[in-house]
Amino acid sequence: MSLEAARAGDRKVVTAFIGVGANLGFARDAVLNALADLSRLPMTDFVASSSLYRSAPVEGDGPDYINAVAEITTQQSAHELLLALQALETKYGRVRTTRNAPRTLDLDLLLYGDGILKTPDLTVPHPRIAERAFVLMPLMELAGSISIPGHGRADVLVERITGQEIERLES
Ligand code: A4P
Ligand code: MG
Repeated sequence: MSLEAARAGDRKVVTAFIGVGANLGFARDAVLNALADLSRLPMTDFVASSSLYRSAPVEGDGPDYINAVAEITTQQSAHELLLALQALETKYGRVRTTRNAPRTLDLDLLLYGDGILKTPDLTVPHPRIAERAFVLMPLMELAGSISIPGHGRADVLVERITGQEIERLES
């Protein structure tokens, strides 16, 4: 047995949700290709992806976003996943300028099991998960009655959001 497999034997399988967004370049293609890339992450099984949504930038500017959420099960730790997501962002030409700047691809670790994590480089649940229709609506498509640790039920949270423009795209 390889060292990796032996290590994997100690690992737990965790359900995680990844937020995918893009609003520069061929945003729809980037989101679809990134979903396919997520299905190829090591020690990970792809469970499902939501529909695509078009949404106006929240606390930002530029073209409308294409957003989606993916559900995976993984043996990667939350920090390993973050590094894998950042490597994918780089592959899609992401250049980090200012916060909320338009981007070719943004991958956020939304939920990692029922874990709550607060480290300098990683906060889970994602810090702004409860305020964003472009996250909660696709998330609820995959897990309708999901509760977000520290925040409460997604269907209750989404009702409190006002003034965000979002539409589900037909596939
Ligand atoms: N980081 C901490 N926790 C996490 C996490 N759970 N997942 C750190 C991912 N990253 C996490 O992120 C900045 C730092 O957050 C990273 O170095 C990581 O260590 P970033 O991706 O470099 O920068 P960002 O995306 O500009 O900032 P942030 O805070 O991730 O912004 P958001 O909250 O992702 O918002 N409007 C629409 N309609 N659709 C969108 O997709 N996205 C944003 C970005 C704004 N408005 C939007 C959309
Ligand atoms: Mg981000």
